[in-house]
Amino acid sequence: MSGAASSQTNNLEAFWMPFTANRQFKQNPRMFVGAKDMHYTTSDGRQVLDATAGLWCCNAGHSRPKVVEAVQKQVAELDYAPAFQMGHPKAFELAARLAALMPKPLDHVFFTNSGSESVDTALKIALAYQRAIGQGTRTRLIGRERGYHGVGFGGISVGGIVSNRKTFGTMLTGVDHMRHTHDPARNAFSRGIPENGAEYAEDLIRIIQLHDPSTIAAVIVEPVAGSTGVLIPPKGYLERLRQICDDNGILLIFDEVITGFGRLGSPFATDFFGVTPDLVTTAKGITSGVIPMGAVFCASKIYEAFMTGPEHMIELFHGYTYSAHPIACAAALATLDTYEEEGLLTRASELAQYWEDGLHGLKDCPNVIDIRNLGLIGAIELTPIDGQPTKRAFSAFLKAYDDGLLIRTTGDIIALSPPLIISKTQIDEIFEKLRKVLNSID
Ligand code: PXG
Repeated sequence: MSGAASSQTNNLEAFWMPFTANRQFKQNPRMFVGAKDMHYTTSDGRQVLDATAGLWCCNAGHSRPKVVEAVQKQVAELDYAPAFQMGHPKAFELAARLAALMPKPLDHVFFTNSGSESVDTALKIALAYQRAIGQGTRTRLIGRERGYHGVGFGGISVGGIVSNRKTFGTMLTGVDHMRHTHDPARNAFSRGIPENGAEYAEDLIRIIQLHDPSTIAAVIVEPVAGSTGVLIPPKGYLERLRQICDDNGILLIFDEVITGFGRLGSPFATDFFGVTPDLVTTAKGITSGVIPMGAVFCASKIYEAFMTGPEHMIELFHGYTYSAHPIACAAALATLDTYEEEGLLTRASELAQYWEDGLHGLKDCPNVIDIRNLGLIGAIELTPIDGQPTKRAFSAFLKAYDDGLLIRTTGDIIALSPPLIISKTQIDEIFEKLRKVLNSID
């Protein structure tokens, strides 16, 4: 069935699609009807190689047997349990297993249903923690230009993507932003971690001097910024941020919604960079994208600071109806089993060099002005068409889809983040297809 025919039989109008060019899509729909391992199946029966793990989430690949079975079993056994003042065993088992994966002292886990909720949760815990330890004047939150922290009001406030902010009013007050670290003049075509730019961390000092440390609760950054086009932190940058936060009584939050669960070749970016924040936000890969779920990891000192006062009292006035949903917990436990059995949380480290070599092989393609990579993440930045920003990369996306390859684009940047089960042959296939795409678009 052609796209046009299916759009006539199924009315596509009612669904207001998220972060989508609705009118373009509805004229030429691109529909997935199945998925297995590294591939999607389209409504017209084609196989599409998934170079984006869905939306950076299907780290174990698609429709993996253990996860499918666990979800099927759980829905028949315990479909839902109240999340407040009641529990179910898998929630505790999952929290303990997750805590064991994280470096100490990040040993407590608060469950959410998405990355955006994880970010809101972490920001709220940071504010409440400062108040709990007698630092109630610390109410400011610091983010970074070009940061993406989801779409809640907290996340867009600390986030630094102009289009995600400009139409939504004044958002949270008391927020400031550090400079981003992207420096193509010095770092273009860096392989892995760029050499130049540790000094961008000193921008936090400027902000601290402007507002005074006694007003700042927390700093939130993505260790590797994903959505805004894969910005890899310069050598020494994250270490310096940690130092400045420590020196000034400020909590450091890593948003690991993308980097968590093996993307860089270690379970979390905090392991990869050897920098331990006070809070870590996660989602996506926690269930390999199968069921919505997020988790915020908290340092023990933070959890302990709330465990005071009368024991019958609620310590943190925060939570969601679906926090630690039984089906999400079952999916997450089976996902962790799959990651462990197949060594997926470290597999990207074995493939990283091969990935990097293949990706940088596209340097000579038309309009390529930068290539960046880390673990199993890659980005290819294109020169925008004069007066038509984003159009060139969007054409690449459409052409790649027609050629059986799913990529993501943001601005004029192509972002790649395949499932961690990818083979070397499939890595070759991605770059061969991309070469053809880049050579054939305007
Ligand atoms: N933090 C980070 C760092 C993210 O990347 C979120 C929070 C929000 O997660 P939820 O689950 O609320 O969407 C994200 C989400 C892309 C893309 O292609 C990235 C995300 C989502 C959709 C697309 O860059 N990141």
